[in-house]
Amino acid sequence: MSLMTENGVAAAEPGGGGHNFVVVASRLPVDRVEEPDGGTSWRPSPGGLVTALEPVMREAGGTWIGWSGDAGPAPGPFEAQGLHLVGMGLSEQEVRNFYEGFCNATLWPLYHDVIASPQFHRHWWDAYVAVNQRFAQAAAEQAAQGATVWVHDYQLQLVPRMLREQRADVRIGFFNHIPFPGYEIFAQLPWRRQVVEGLLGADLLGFQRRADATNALRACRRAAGLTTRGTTVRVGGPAGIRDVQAAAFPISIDSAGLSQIAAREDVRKRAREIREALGQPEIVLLGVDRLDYTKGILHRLNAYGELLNEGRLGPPQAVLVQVASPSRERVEAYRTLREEVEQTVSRINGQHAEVGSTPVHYLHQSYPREEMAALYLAADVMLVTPLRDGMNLVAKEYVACRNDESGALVLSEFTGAADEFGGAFLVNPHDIEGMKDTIMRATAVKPAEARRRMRSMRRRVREHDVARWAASFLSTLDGTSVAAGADAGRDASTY
Ligand code: GDG
Repeated sequence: MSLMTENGVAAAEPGGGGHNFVVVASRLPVDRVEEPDGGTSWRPSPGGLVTALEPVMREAGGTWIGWSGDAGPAPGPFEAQGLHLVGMGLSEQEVRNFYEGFCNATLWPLYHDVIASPQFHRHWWDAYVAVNQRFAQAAAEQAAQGATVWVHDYQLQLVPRMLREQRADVRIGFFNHIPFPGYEIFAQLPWRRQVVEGLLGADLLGFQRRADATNALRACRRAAGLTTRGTTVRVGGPAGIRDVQAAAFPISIDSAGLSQIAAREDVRKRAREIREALGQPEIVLLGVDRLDYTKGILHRLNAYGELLNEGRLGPPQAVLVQVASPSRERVEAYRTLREEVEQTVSRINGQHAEVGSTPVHYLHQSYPREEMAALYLAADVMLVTPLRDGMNLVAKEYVACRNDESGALVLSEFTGAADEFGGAFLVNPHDIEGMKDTIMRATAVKPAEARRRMRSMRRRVREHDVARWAASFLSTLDGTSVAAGADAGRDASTY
């Protein structure tokens, strides 16, 4: 029988590697920093996941297994920021074949509805199997008897089964941060059966949206010939029959923490400075994305460009700020995208800029969290227009920062966030005319309506924060509260 701590983690019997809670994610929650004296230190890489899991990690004596992001030997176990971390190593070849190859050029495009063409290479798959095996081995070594192991995302889909084969005593949860595609698309994967069987080593499979969980259940039936009943898959094996649950747990952010940052006087001052530097336009439009083809940056720029051509929007009345943070720069499709985005920005600015007045401010850089909050505060209209996105945290961050309940969110229907934000101006980013009209509606929204919309979104993001997400997943995994998982999967309208 497992004991529950406050955060819903089963307190395990001592044994094994000694950790009652093990997070397995492709990346560590810290970045390596080279010191001037030639030494290495670790700086926290800010992210919602670590914020959510840190209290659980501390309380349960947890450990986090992940890759540092650099090619080379494994840093091994170490302590940083008060957390026990196990750094995994990837060779240059594994970075190419596993990370850039199978993860980012096979699974990423496949799981995002083949927006780019997935490439299938057997040697990439071999690297995926080998790296997953190493992560599973590390988890098996770190986990105490009866521990809870939480595996994250599409890079590690084989880990649940590989781990269960070594450690039948541990409880295994898996959360997929990106969409799970419809079967017609998933079926293209030459290793579809192995992936499904890998996932089914878990006790609980979590997804962003109900549609993702439904797609995964269908893949279990079609690719592995298994029977499903409601949200349960029945799996037979040498150790007997097990039931695996698949449900939606929409991820969120540290809403209170971000709202506090946005309330700080220095951040508010910075937001005013940004607006001044932009020439005090009436309307600041903002896009913030990793430079990724799933995010619909080109569609957004094209819509804005047409609004400028038609004289409906543009400086000095309105300007667009587009932050496109560098991402996966060694992967071909990302290099091509960068060129296309930069050409489009140049074309728009070339046509419409005047001395001292620029319609698109394009920033291919990464910023500290405070600067991001200031940008969110400076923006009257936030444009979040992905072609496909598991959740989209940027939409939630914008809402969390708008403490005065002003501002408008233009949001793609194809994001997980769209399921939760009834107050957003929803768009189909493929429909350029529709997107142009919706952007115009958002820029012209009356303050009272804007407040009503923002208030409902703020309530949602405040009540459903990342801590609640983690607690809901972990308590469902512990089997004590199946209702929490079902609750997390309900439509926003039912709250
Ligand atoms: C995956 C799924 C799902 C971006 N630029 C900077 C910066 N960011 C931060 C944002 C936000 C995060 O990165 C991006 O999160 P998203 O959710 O928008 O997108 P993905 O990176 O694709 O994340 C996604 C997510 O996993 C969680 O499950 O929502 O669907 O694709 O937090 O603020 N942060 C800072 N400087 C930047 O320049 N500090």
